Amino acid sequence: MTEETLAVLGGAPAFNQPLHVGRPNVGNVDRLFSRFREMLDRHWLTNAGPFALEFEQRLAEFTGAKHCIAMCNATVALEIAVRALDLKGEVIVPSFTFVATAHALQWQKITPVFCDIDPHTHNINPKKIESLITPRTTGILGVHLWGRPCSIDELQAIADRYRLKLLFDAAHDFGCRYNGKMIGQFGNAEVLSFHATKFINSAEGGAVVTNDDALAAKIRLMKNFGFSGYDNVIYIGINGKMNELSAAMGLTNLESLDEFAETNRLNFELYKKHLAGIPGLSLLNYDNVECPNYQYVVCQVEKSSAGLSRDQLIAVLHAENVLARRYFYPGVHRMEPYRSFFPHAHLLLPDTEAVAQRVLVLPTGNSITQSQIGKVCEIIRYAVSHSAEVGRALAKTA
Ligand code: T4K
Repeated sequence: MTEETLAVLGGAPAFNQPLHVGRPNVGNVDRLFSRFREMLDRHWLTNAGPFALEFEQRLAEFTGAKHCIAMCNATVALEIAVRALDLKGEVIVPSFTFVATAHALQWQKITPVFCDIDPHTHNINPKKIESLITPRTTGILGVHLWGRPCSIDELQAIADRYRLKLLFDAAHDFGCRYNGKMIGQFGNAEVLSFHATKFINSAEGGAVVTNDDALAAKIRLMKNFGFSGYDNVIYIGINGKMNELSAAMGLTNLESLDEFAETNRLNFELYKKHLAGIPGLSLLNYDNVECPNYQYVVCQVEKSSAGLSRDQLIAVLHAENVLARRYFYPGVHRMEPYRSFFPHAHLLLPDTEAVAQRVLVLPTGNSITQSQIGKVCEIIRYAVSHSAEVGRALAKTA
């Protein structure tokens, strides 16, 4: 690559079409259309349809959880799980997550108490939880970020010691394991996401998985307005149902799980190879046994060695049509309404603040080719090795 070809230095963008982070993995299209046809012939589109029930059964078998309740998305699934668990007052949650995790609490007037993360794993730091527990604390909501399980044993021990409920946001962790056991069997319940951007998608979708019979029964009622049979409402509920189109998509994509995982793994290995040795750049590693979905390719940029900040590198990549993301910047505590509620929260979140400044997420999944990955890495390597010129060019356009 030459100086002229870097777009921020005046060259043409490397890609004509944007390369997105979160481009959906698409499974067998013929199989999907045959399911759509079946659904239309059946004239059954939602409300516990056969595809939704089959999807639930497949998910329960796959995760090993006793119950699976499929829903319209993971945010509603989180909200319903939070309510069904009777969480109130304060719940301890990381701030370094997608905003939906905290919203699921605040939406129900439960205070999210933000806990710092471990800078090495990006997951909630169990050592910092106990000091946040007050008489109003009713639970811990852990997030298995990037498909890497949090320190589940430590969190469970704290929950047991203080009699707190333990819920996991497993939106990123479908298909991953903790100590050899599938994610979906931990805490009181775990919440999965099948959003378009996730490893396995149903366009929009989510699920609660749990081994607790009573909790599962309550969640089933709540996601269907509280109906316990025709004309008989026995609980306050909402509409959280998964429709048949989404379930058909979820079932079809589930059949390609091994293929998606292998593609993600190969993409990750390729990034690792091509980014090796670039000063100031490190790739968050995965354990192939515990975290085999490789859903996110997470880079960390240290300006002192790279010569460019994460945001400058993002600007370089965006100019080339590589739409890298800075998930989960700036941290939920710096978003509304939390930053108004807790203006000093950042003082207790030094690792969240630091990590949020250096993370850059790169495109992966089955829509990106190996040569495109090679090109993305070439751009990064070139930008870092010419950081002074790039920095000057970006300063002019700022
Ligand atoms: N907990 C955690 C830890 C989560 O990460 C999420 C969701 C949730 C809970 C809630 O789950 P759901 O209620 O969504 O089931 C995106 C997703 O919308 C969100 O689901 C996801 N996390 C989050 C990490 O990413 P945004 O605001 O970045 O969305 P957006 O529209 O910018 O799209 C992301 C990228 O994906 C873009 O580069 C475009 C690309 N994309 C997106 C869609 C929908 C496509 O290429 N095709 C598509 O169809 O939140």
